[in-house]
Amino acid sequence: MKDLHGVFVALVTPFLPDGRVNKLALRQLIRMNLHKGVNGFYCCGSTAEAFLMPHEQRKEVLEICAEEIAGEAAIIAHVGEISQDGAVDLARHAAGLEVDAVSSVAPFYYPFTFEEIRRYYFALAESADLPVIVYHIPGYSGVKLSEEQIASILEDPRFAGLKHTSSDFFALERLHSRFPDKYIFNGYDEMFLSGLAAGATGGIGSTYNVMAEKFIRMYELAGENRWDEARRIQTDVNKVVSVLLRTGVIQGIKGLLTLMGIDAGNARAPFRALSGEEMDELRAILPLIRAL
Ligand code: MN9
Repeated sequence: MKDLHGVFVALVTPFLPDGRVNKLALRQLIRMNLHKGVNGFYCCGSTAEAFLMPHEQRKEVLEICAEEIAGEAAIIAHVGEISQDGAVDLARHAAGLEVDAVSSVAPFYYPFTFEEIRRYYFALAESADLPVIVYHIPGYSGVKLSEEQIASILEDPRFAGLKHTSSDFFALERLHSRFPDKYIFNGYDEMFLSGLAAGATGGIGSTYNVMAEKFIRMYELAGENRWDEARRIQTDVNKVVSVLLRTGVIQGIKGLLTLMGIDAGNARAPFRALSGEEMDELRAILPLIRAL
């Protein structure tokens, strides 16, 4: 397994108007981020619209990612599904590619017990023969795992770490102290530095698609204890995130990519297309995104 420290882009999936994957745009997006020097990619996660894509299309996207990245950076493949069988199938598929780890949200929608959720994670670990990263995102999934529950999964050596998409930095710090050798990825881009301060070993984020260099720089500055300089970059990032939260994060990132010359298309329905005014708003923040 490659080293998983640092900055991981949660890739969006560019789509053509008919719903097929825009392979050329996906490859361009990957190349742009490899060129910027990201440490890795998180493929087929929430940002990729995984839950809006047919199962086979998720495999197709991961295959394109593995081919284009080709060992130049690390790959974490998100394989989460409500169905354990479906997730196991995706994990086995990922294990056949040049992928460094798999990751999954907790199974959601139905009121699964924690024991059922834990069994789901262990089924993934058994089937994939790849390290597993637990993806905790209670704000989206509605599944809130306690620090003790997460610890009871992480203590198994097959689990390499946690993607922590939560503003509970107390829990992040407690888990980092308890498992100093596991990777903990900060999930909310607007709180990247807070996550690093609490012990995160890096971050996985959607807005990295369009401004990875800002996160790479913050990561370096934090490592050198230059927090004041890092915080100035976080402030610029947060101005961008504030706009994206208004347009819709996935739609807004895709709009920005299109303005940058990568035809990312629209987010899948039921997400709606951006209005002309929203595109103008995005155009207005391009200089901020480009400045470092
Ligand atoms: O991958 C992302 N989480 C989700 C992490 O999209 C659910 C974040 O990058 C957020 O999109 C971002 C905006 O809140 O921080």
